[in-house]
Amino acid sequence: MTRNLIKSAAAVLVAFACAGCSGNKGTGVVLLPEEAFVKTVDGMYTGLYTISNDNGMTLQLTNYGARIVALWVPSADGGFKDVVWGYDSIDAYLNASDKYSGPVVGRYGNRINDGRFTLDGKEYRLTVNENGNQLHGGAGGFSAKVWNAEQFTDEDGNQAVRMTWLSEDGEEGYPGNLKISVTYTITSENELVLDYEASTDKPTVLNPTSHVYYNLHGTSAKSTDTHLMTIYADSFTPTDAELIPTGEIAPVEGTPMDFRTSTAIGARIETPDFEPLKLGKGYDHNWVLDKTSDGTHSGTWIAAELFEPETGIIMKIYTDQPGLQFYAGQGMDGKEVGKRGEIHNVRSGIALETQNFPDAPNHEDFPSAVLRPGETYTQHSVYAFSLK
Ligand code: G6D
Repeated sequence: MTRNLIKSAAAVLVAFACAGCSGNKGTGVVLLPEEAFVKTVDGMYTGLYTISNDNGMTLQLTNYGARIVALWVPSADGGFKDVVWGYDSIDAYLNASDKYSGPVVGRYGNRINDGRFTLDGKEYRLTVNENGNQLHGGAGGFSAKVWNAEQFTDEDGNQAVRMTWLSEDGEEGYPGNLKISVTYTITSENELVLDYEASTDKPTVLNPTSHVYYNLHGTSAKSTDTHLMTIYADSFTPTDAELIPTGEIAPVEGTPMDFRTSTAIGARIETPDFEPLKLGKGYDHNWVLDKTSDGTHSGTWIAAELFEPETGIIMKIYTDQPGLQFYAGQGMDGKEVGKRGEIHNVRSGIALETQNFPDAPNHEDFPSAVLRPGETYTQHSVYAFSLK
């Protein structure tokens, strides 16, 4: 009797010891330890939240920026790959030069020209943080906030984390007290689901998105140039030199922007004398989605598909948003050190952001980004993983 008691006590201790440990289950999965993300930032508690499904797909999030820090998905070799570039501690994220590794960005993802827009005859002046424009909601935008986090199991038995934030009237220059929630769910079908919901007490504009650097090799040591990309879009929105849309909606036909058939990211990214790629120094554009459904994921259309032959990993993106920003990571500095000691190499992670069009508040013929009192903003986007 005593021996059993001792054995069971030891088992409990080991279990507790491993609760936050990075135990490698023989599948290659090495989870980040919770203690590396515990800190008080702006008087708020930051932490690490880990959810998974019975297949072993595992998502790790920090509430600093409502941010994805790791996403382990099955690979063809029978193990798992962490397909997200990121850092291994809250301090590294706080000190990172690239503030947009994994967070929800907003109130307005991507850019607003000249940091201003007019709504109902009133001009609003936003904070500016890039060339006199506002990028990703400003330096104090959603990615810089410590959100409230609640981990739970949903009615389908899926593990989820709901992040909530109250963006007060005037935050980064935006009108209205805006309540926003982003719920991350891992389904039994190996899908990462993002559900956004927001309301406001004054007319405002809103375009939140998830700004994650994906690499289906599972390491930043290998470039995403080998990934085969499909983007279900006949057109894109060209920009000026500051990456502000000109207002034109241009056909992809016959250009390096045409991803209607699966094409390696690196195949045309350095095409000389193609103005949009010269201005973006690579792909950093919004595609106008065709809104064609593949008969799955009701209420959404398929936006893109990414496949890496080396790992066999496929990522399909479904959304109810009109645009997709594809940024190929040409701005990565090749210096910063992230998880597993990996370097933030150029083009070692790509952002695929489901969104309204950049600068829509200043383009009447772009989809409206206006949210009014009594309305509910929703966005449903799915990153579905499978193997070929
Ligand atoms: C660059 O232009 C790109 C953006 O699209 C990206 O979000 C940012 O780097 C991180 O400014």
